[in-house]
Amino acid sequence: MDTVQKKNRGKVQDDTKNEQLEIFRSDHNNEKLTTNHGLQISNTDDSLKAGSRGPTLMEDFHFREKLTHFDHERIPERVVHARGFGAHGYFQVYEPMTEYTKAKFLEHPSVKTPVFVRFSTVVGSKGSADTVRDVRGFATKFYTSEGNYDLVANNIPIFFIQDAIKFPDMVHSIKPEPHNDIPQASAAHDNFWDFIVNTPEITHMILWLLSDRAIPRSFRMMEGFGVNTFRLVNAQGKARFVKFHWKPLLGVHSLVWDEAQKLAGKDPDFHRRDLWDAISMGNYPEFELGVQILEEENEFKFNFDILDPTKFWPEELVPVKIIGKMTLNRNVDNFFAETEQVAFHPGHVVPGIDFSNDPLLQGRLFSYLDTQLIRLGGPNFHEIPINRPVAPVHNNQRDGYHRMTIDRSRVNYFPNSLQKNSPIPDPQNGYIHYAEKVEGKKVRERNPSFKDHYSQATLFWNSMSEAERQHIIEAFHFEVGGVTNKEIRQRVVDMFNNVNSQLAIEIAKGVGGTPPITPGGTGVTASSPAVSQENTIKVPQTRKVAILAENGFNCTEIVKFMEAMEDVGITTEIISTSLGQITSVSGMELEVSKHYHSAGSIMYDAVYITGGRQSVDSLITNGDSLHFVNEAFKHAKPIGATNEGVDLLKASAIQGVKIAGTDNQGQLTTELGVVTIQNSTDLTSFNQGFINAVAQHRHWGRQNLKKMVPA
Ligand code: HDE
Repeated sequence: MDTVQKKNRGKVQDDTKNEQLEIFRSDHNNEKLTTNHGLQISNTDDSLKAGSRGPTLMEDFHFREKLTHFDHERIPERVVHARGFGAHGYFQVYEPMTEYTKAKFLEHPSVKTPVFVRFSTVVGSKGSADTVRDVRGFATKFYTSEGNYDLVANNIPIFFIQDAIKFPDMVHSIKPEPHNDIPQASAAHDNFWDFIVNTPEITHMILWLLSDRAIPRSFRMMEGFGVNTFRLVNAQGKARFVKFHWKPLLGVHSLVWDEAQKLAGKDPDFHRRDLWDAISMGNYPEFELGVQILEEENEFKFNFDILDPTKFWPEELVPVKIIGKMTLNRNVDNFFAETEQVAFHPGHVVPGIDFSNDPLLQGRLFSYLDTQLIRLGGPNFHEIPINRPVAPVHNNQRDGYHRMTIDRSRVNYFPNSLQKNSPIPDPQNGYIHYAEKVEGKKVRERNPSFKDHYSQATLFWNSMSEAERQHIIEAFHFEVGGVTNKEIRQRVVDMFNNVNSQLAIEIAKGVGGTPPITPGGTGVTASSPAVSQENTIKVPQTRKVAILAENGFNCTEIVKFMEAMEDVGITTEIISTSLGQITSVSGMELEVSKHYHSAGSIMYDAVYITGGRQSVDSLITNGDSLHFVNEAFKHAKPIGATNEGVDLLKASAIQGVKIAGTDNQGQLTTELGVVTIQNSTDLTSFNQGFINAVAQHRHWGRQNLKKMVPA
């Protein structure tokens, strides 16, 4: 097939999914109201009664249909990953991957494969908050020409347990406690920590769960990991082990815990809104697909078992090869029809992608299909538009609840002669499982190579920056602080002494425990810089800045600032005391985006205070604006102020950083993400300095300041 043909094929594929969905879309625009059977309705506000004050009549078919449908509108939420948010997009490889896999969608850059992605939290129910401390799901459905391929990933590269048979226990322990259904969407309770201290294999994952990874800034700023070890198989039948990675082009960034908790109240939809808005504005999230490829002969080369899902393959040992890019460019039309009804399954593979004997993966291959049967009400969920492959479906499976296809053939069995054996298996192009040689005794056992639960936990701890370590310790204090049983709290201290003595001592300080008497640790001194978020991509694009201004602001400053931000893809919103317009010294009017009742610093990446005497004098006397900058400072966010705007910072509780003043008039002053300038009309250097500070995401050096502001 030449390139032009391939290009066309890619395009056809992309359009096919959209066209397929088009068939099922209904706008209900400019239409008459009907029953589900097409009968036009004359009145839908009054039920049919015997007399206008009399009882409702059984024969009111419209009333009955409307109420019955409503009564049956809910389906069971997912047993885990109930709260999620999805988007459409496409994927293309950068170069042919034929050396490693025969998967057609990885064959050539001209193949553009439509995708649907659903991001999720794990523990909370469907109505819980987005910013809770939790693992995030990152599931992608590729609608390939060879059938759907699902990469059902998380934003943490390892898992809690090694064997799927422990999954129900693990999930029961972290979910709300069964007697009182408390707490919701939180790991800070006795049952979970009781399970933890009795499950040494969970140690490594708990460090990740208590790290910044579990409170992402945005779905757009998370990595994705296939977690389990899979295989890539090429056309010659050669197989290699593989781990899948998604790498966001905006880098990996997180909230701080205080901010995450406040957002759960002020904007529980923070992550879904962020994704929806970004796509609506054309800021399409992009993720590169990476693979860690391991030759089969290197299977036993490491000091961990490559089939153990509580271990990651350090990128420094097995580099991540970036092979393509996914772009999310379309929001859903209907949340229920698409995001809720989409059904992922790690067993949805295509030729060229195969499994390993990872015992967690093996169990997953059972669970996902099983769960869809109850959640989506029967065996025909593959016919729901969002789940339909673009590849044709032909088999002898028939009937069942909600069957949509009208199978016209009288033949529903194989082999047959009435239809010349159609549909017929294809031994050449059909899926062939990798012919791995396996032998062994039937045993309920864990291989000894799965028994080291602490070395990689130490490696992870060693890899964290000072700020990241501090966040983990504080997370222990919060989470274990929520445990009422003293013995469990002490056992947490002792458990993490196996990883690192200093960590255990720090945990003990915050949970009323006794520091370990015997020094712990594993002796591992190595680190993996790739897992620290300190080393991630840092760019200003798509960040959101709050501008604090009131009547009497300086219009040149604000306009120049907004232009400079827009030029690099930063969005700005004006926050003021009330909605409507504010007027500058020179009479220019600006529309206020939000007032202090609807906005908080926690909803922004950075804050800017523009000059103008009257504006700043009002800000200084307003508790809300002072709180806004104090809180942003506490959360280590960039703060900028120009000319009179600097006075608001001086009036705030910010301490310990240098701010423009009498001794440095006209000069740009930047310290720990606080960017200020006074007595200057040339704001180019200020704007650039502020953009640089925004790109840094947070300025953790402030954590070392002795006096942190209250907020
Ligand atoms: Fe899942 N998981 N899981 N999981 N998982 C589900 O399937 C399960 C695991 C992941 O947005 C369920 O349709 C078992 C690892 C995501 O719809 C269920 C085990 C990883 C999603 C299920 C695991 C994941 C799920 C619940 C191991 C990262 C949401 C609803 C023992 C690689 C997909 C559903 C979506 C969902 C079972 C472990 C990721 C019950 C048995 C490891 C992203 O089938």
